[in-house]
Amino acid sequence: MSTLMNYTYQSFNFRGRKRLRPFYDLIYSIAGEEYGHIEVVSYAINLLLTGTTKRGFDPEPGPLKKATDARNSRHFIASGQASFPMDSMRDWWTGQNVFSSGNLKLDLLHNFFLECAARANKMRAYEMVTDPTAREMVGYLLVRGGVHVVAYARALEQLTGVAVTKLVPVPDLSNKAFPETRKYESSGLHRILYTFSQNDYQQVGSIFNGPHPEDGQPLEVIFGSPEGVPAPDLEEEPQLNAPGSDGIDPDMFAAAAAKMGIKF
Ligand code: MN3
Repeated sequence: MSTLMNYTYQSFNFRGRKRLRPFYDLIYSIAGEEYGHIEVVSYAINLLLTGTTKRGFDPEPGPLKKATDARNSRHFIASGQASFPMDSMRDWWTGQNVFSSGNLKLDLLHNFFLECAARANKMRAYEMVTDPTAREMVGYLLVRGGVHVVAYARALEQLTGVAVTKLVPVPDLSNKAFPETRKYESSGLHRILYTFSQNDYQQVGSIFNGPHPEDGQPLEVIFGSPEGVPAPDLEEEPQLNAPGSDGIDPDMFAAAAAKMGIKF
């Protein structure tokens, strides 16, 4: 949420776009990717929580009873065991986390710090879980977050002449320490920046270029989006939607859809 909203507002607020166009293109492109990342995190949470409780009928007395001992039991009361913009201690994400100073150098420094800190937190989150869905999601985000670290380091280098990429990786641990990252890195995902538009943000390549600071492979811009995957369509929420209790006959919808030539 922080990276998405920080870069989104910095893009909206960006002044002097004519002179500083490549930097605007860079921040806007990364904001686009961050939208996809909150989607990935949400689906991972929803997948992890699917099946953690059963429907509230006999022989399952108190199917949500365990939630009374959960650190964040409100989450189980107020949601269908799904994602929310809050942290692990139920602190809600708010707009107070947006940094948009109006000074490009300061904003880029902030963004570099934000990506490096997020990388450190992801590594610790990885070490808290063993579930393959959670580890896969963290592994993917480590690789893509690493691209953003490099992108902001390159931007600061261009703007100031300071060799920021010499700091990379921050923290020192390489993505290679995490087995889930290897397939993404071997397909080049650690050195590709996407613009999420074929026609806009054309100047981003004047910043995102040269060798990757860790393995020396060339940094590359793709004008467009990475290939997506179908979003999981999960079962209805257990406690509030017992099948049939709402009187909806799923076969009726299927028959009506078939008449209209709609296939599911
Ligand atoms: Mn990022």
